[in-house]
Amino acid sequence: TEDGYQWYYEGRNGWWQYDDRTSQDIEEAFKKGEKSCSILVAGYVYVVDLEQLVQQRQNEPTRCRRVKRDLANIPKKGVAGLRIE
Ligand code: V3L
Repeated sequence: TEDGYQWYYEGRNGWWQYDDRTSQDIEEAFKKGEKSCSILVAGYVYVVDLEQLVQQRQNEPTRCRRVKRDLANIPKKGVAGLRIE
C-alpha cells in the first residue's frame, strides 16, 4: 500500500505476501474497520478475519492460516506462492 504496508499469510517457515490486488482489498477493509474481508484464491472464497488475524477457506475450518499486516520490505518467501530468491 502507499504507506509501505502489505498483508501476509503464513507459510511453512515464513510469510507469503498476498498478491497486490488482494493486499489492497484487505487493507481497504482494515482501514474501514471491517471485521472481515472475503477474497478469492484460485477460485475459492477465503475469509480474512481481521480480528483473529487468520484466513480460512469458506466452510473449511481446517484450511486456516495466520495473517499479518507488516512493512513491505520485511523478509518473505515470495508473493502469492511465487518464490523470490
Ligand atoms: N494466496 C495465494 N495462495 C494461497 C492463499 C493466498 N492467500 N491461501 C492459500 N493459498 P489452504 P509453504 C501456499 C494456497 O490454506 O512451502 C503458498 O502460497 C496455498 O499456497 O490449505 O508451505 C505456497 O504456494 C496452498 O497451496 O487452503 O510456505 C504453498 O502454500 C493452497 O492454497 C506452499 O507454501 C491451500 O491452502
